[in-house]
Amino acid sequence: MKESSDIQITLALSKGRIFEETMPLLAEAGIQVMENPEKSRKLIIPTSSPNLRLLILRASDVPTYVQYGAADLGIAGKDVLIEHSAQHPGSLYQPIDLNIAKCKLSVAVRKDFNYVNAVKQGARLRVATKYVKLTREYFATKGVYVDIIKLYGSMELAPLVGLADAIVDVVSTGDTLRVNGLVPVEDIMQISSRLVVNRASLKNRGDKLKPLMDAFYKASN
Ligand code: PRT
Ligand code: MG
Repeated sequence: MKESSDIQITLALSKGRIFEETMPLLAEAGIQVMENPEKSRKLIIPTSSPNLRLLILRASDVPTYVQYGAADLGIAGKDVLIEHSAQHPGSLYQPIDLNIAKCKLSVAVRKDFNYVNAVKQGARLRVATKYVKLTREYFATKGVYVDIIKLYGSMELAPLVGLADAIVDVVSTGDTLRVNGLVPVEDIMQISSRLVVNRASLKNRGDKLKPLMDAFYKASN
């Protein structure tokens, strides 16, 4: 019988776009995933490699599992990693940009809100976002005073019901903004997902992790 200690590497990632875009990278390394997390309710998924298993987590929990060593490796968006590092600076090694799950972090407002004018007049803006650190830094650099309202999802709703003047959110096609009568007014940064590594794992078991890290690097560059 296989002991759990046979499992040498644990990779944490979220289902949805990151899972879907990671599968081809694993395939290039000759690794197939044995179950579809969209269908199965399993949170630990074996792969065709007896040395690698996947943990299926909420996107924003991936850095935490890797930081504490519950996973050796993880895949998370730059947005999520920057917010995590606000609480836990330097806690993760982030060696590889995988160039997947690409999007932009943008400021958006209601179509009928004159953002340029509000900024020019030095109005104090109410900004709803789940990206508190990124938002605070962005507006501080611009010299714009903001009150940040922390939300956990559906940011697009906030300007429609008077909760906020603007939102800061990730945008890919822009459809969600459009159907809610919002327009992007500034791009803050380009976002993609990175491979992150537990520092102790890398130090103590780097020889085990290296082949997979190399394969990710090759597949994504
Ligand atoms: O959904 P959940 O609350 O569990 O967490 P999450 O939204 O952080 O996870 P997930 O799986 O949706 O996103 C994981 C990562 O994918 C994010 O951290 C980003 O780095 C990246 N990514 C790329 C995106 C998008 N594109 C994206 N479009 N994350 C979220 N979205 C949202 C966007 O905010 C909008 O509400 O998807 C919606 C549709 O976008 P449009 O512009 O195509 O309409
Ligand atoms: Mg989501």
